[in-house]
Amino acid sequence: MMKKNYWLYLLFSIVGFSASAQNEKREEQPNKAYFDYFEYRGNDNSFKKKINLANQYFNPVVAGFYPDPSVCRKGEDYYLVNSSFSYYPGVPIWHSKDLVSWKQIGHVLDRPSQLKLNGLELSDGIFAPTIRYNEANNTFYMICTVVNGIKNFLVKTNDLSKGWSEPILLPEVRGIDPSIYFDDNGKAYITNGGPPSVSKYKGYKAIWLYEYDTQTDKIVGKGKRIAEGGIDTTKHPTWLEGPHIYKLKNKYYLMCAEGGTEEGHSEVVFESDKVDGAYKPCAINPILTQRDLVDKRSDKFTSTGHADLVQTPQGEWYAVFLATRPYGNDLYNTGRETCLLPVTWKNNTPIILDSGKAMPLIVNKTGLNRTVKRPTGNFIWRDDFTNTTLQQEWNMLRTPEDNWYSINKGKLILNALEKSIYNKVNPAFLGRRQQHMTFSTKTNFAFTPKTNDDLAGMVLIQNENNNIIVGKTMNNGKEVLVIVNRKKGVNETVAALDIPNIYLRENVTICIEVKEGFLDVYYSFKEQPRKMLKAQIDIKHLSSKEAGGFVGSYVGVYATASRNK
Ligand code: 6LW
Repeated sequence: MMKKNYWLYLLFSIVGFSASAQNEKREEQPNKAYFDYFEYRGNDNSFKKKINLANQYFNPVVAGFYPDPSVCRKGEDYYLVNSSFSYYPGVPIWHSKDLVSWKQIGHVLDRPSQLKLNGLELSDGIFAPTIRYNEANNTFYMICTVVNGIKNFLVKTNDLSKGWSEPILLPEVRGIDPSIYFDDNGKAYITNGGPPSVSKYKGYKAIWLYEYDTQTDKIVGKGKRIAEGGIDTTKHPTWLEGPHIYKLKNKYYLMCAEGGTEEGHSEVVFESDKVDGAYKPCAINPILTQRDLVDKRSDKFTSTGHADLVQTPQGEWYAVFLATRPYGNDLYNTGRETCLLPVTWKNNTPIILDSGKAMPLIVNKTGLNRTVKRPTGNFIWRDDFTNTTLQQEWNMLRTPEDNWYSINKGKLILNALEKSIYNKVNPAFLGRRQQHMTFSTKTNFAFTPKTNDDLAGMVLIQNENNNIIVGKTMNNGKEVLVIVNRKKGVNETVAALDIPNIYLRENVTICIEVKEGFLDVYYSFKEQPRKMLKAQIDIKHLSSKEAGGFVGSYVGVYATASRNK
């Protein structure tokens, strides 16, 4: 009897114990995914080269998809912004004391009321911001375009720590890439890329100038075309865009990009005695391009252009601009990145890089003040979700509509919404930029799918039609790990693994390793050693060239109740 009771007691305690363990798990609701951590490791060969941190730096200075850089200075402080297209929050803003070490201080557009992106393609939205500081009224301005949205607008602030104003719309300004220039006589001008006088050929564009009243925040009078076509119109130049105006020794300089943002990209410059023209090409042009160089070169950069200039308090000039680091035939999944070079004036022309010179990976600059390790070089970035707010590297697709994520007790919790990354919506996805050609990411999560439409896991995304999901879902009543590769809008399940019964309800660890155009995927349950799920998946369709558009790839976490639509 004693014996029987003992066994019964033991049985009940085991059942009771596992029931309470299950109950603990039951806190985890089936329509939510619980992520313990997310780790990103960048490991590019080029960044393994030894540099002297006190007086050398790597290009790009901000790695990964941070295109169309614009820079300004207030006293000893520099500020930099980038395009963000349909990622939210919009327009990352950075601070530096030396133009090399950039620390992100937030986003300019960080309230839903400032940035409406839903319904837009990922490569619509925020194009080419310009940031300027106007000493006359102690105000910062950020001006840009929401393509297929509110179009051209600006926001302003006189205290960066307090955030930026609501958008001030500029309906008179047609086209893209607005910039604002504050003259020393108190007048302000907006210049941008817009329609030409006649449409001569594809990519034939003009640069416009508008006077802007900083008291009323309104355009004054009518706009005027101040440049058209490009530097040498006999050569049919294309995509004259990204204009900025500077003044030196009573001369106005109009600097623009020419040739389109891909391999043909360049930067050119015009000069004029008056702000509204006539502008004529400076003595030397282009002032930056890689398009004429031999194809084979080490640590190759292409597509250099879309520059902005800044003068140091000591009077030296520097340029920030975008460039890409291709593998293979001009393929890059990392997007267009922010680079920095010193500017030399020759024949009254600001030269960013002498003609025929290859863009340098390593550049000398004295007096560097390395306060931040990222956002370039090889680094490890990890979020253990110990803060209740998201780290600023995390972005979402478009403007948040519901409260679908939370951070609680060291876990990031995503609600599996009936929204997928395949549509122009705001799905339960949080991602960070792929900043290296060679990198790995790892996450560990709990998720209990109920139907074939439920999924949670990791995503590598270039856009709505080109992405890869590694996740836990359901197939014919069984929990499975799948890899779904979406290429040009067509899904292919490239791996499916039935989860062994003993690991149902256990956390799963997913690790992806990317080297240029190929991806390896690993998984493990509990503390078991990792196993390969699929090797050498071709991911060249996550490059800008294959996918089209202006963004770079992101990697992140995702939950959905609508994975097939
Ligand atoms: C941007 C244009 C460009 O508006 O690409 O490289 C466009 N330059 O100036 C999108 O980033």
